[in-house]
Amino acid sequence: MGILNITPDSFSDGGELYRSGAPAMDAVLRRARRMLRAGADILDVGGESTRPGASPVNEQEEIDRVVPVVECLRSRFSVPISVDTSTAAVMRASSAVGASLINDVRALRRQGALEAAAASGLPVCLMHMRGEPASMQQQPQYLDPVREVMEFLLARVEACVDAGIDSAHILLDPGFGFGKTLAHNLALFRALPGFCALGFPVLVGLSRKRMVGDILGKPESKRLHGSLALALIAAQSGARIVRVHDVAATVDVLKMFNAVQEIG
Ligand code: 8Y4
Repeated sequence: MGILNITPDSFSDGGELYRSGAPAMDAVLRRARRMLRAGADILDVGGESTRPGASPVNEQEEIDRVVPVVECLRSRFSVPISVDTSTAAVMRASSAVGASLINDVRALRRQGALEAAAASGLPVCLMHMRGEPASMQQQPQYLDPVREVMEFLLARVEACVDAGIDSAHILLDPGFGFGKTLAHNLALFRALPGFCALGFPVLVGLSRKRMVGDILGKPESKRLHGSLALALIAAQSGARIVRVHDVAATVDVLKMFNAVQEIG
């Protein structure tokens, strides 16, 4: 899954896809084309920055960032488009223009999100986040992070099924970096086989995250090799989708993994 951040202040790619209040569509198309040539199977389009400390974006602004991009990519390419949003109106508008997956870091807890996702008929990725981006890294504490994240995700699965979402349309994500210390992230990472054993496809986002920076002592621009190592270990642990900035390098790593595993 290749990341397309349509934000002025994105985590890792510096607002190149959003300029003077609108998506920079030519830059978005160039980036998308490059990711597809490199072997991306899904493109994830997001308009809300969830980097630690970020404040939420207004709903109309998020619609204006995301929906035209989903529509444009949909008309040009046949790859599934994922929409990274927690906002019901964005889910509705994106599904109307052909989105294929709802990727919600808040696991459909926002007002109206469960209903909007259910009405869309689309698959959903439920991610665990403790708190909100503005404050989530202020001393997160857990008695047992693995157990708490798993219980949270299973409770959200139940809420989805109760709202009419087919359990075959649910993916899970432990939410690396979202309200977690390095120790929490590592414990969750080691537990990935257990998350996969819950029976839902697991998606992970590790690309260039602080977890890599904490271990290597390197800034975002120098975290590629660490991110590739984590992508490989995640695949070996059973994760089915890795959300990344660096598609070409990650695809090479996963092709090597698949060859050794005798997967396609
Ligand atoms: C700490 C470090 C906190 C980085 C946030 C970030 C994920 C995601 C993002 C993920 C899924 C980012 C939208 C980019 N991360 N969606 N989205 N899983 N499913 N944030 O891990 O790197 S935001």
